[in-house]
Amino acid sequence: MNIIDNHQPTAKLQALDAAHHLHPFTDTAQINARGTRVITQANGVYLTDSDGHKLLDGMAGLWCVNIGYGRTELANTAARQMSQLPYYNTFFQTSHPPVIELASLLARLAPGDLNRVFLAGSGSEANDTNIRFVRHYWASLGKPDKSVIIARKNGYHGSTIGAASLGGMSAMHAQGGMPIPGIEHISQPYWYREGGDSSPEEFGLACARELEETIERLGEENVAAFIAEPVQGAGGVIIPPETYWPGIQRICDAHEILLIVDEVICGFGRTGNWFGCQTFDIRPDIITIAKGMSSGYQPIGGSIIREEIAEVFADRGGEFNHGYTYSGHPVACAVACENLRILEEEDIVGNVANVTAPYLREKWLSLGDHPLVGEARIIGMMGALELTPEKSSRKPFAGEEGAAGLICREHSFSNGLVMRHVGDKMIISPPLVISRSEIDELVEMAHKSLDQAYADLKQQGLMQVSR
Ligand code: PXG
Repeated sequence: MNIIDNHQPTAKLQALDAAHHLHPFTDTAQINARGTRVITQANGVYLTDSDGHKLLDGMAGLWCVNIGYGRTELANTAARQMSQLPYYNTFFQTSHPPVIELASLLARLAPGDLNRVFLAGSGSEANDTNIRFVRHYWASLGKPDKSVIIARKNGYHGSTIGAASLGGMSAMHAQGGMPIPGIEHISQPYWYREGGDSSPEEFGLACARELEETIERLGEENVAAFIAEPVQGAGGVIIPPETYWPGIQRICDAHEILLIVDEVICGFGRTGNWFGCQTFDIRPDIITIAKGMSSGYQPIGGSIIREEIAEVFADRGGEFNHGYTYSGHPVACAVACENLRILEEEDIVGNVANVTAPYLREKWLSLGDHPLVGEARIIGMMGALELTPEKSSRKPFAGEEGAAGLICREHSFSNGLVMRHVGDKMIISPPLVISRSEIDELVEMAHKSLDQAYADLKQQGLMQVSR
């Protein structure tokens, strides 16, 4: 019998998983004690586990299955490409049709003159490429000291040492000697938790100004780039105040530094436009892409670079001593092309912008009336709920951070909805193809989970405000 056909009983699969498989971002002892949930198939917005339970996937996998599960066109494309040319590299003066087609398609879809593509196997690898690229770019212009990259606290850019150093996740930095030298972290525009008495607009401007102050403190001659997500995803769907991105753009325009916009989550429709930088009117020099580029059907990532910068790099940089075995993998590229074709032909992004995101928005924001919710926020197809012990203030719970979020998440899974928690924030990021009736179902299950979590928290005496 073949395990991947799931002919084994759940308990057997769980025992083998516990014995041999180390999970990412997981407390191994804890997960092995509890047993994993084994997902065996998926279709549309629904997952099925090995016991036959159906779950609405409110997270699109890990923010990536933008076109939903079960698109046989992608499976057929992969099979065809595997038969024709399963692998070849793009290193030694060689190329192949899928990578050529994907690069030109991305250049057409990406805004402005973001026209040159460097491919990788994931978002983390792409951000490592970005570190190497921007540093070598300035060095080749005779400015090797321009090497510091400014990033943000609680930003997420991946899990390789380079990408995790760009990220501002303190729990990640605490393991394995990060960040690497030459990365500076500034405040995140997280008004709900960190805005104090200032208005969101004032706070957004103050956070942007911190970029300018940091450039001045370090000396512009030492700064290579600033990197940020349009909306922080893994940090908890942190939608910046309206003043933030115009402030950042002005500062980047006024200084000779490169702007890297990490579109790994926001790209390919998530915010209601093809790219988050269009939603916020940002003009990046480089964007990082992954996830929705293939809707997660194949692992692939990359960087799209402005024409002018890529030209200088080509003229002055000589050989770029960097690349991955799977840069431009033919099967991943072919599947990404097919995914992008479907996104375009079915106008999935337009449907999000005009139909389903406004519908979800109205319903999601209504959860803000729940006694356990301090703020409901949403943009496009990514939303968050701030759980609160006291609706009138923005103060956190007195108990351990994340305890309330975990209780709510457990109820949500039991109710048949994959809704994540990041600390005491509940977050969703469903497939872009979610329908109105599926949105009704999602919001109903979220509401029920909030009711159940609220009852538990009251009963356990956890509705206490941190003073
Ligand atoms: N940039 C951003 C903005 C991301 O969200 C990466 C880069 C790295 O991509 P790869 O493909 O290397 O994983 C990401 C990934 C979570 C979670 O718990 C989020 C991500 C990955 C894993 C977990 O929200 N984002």
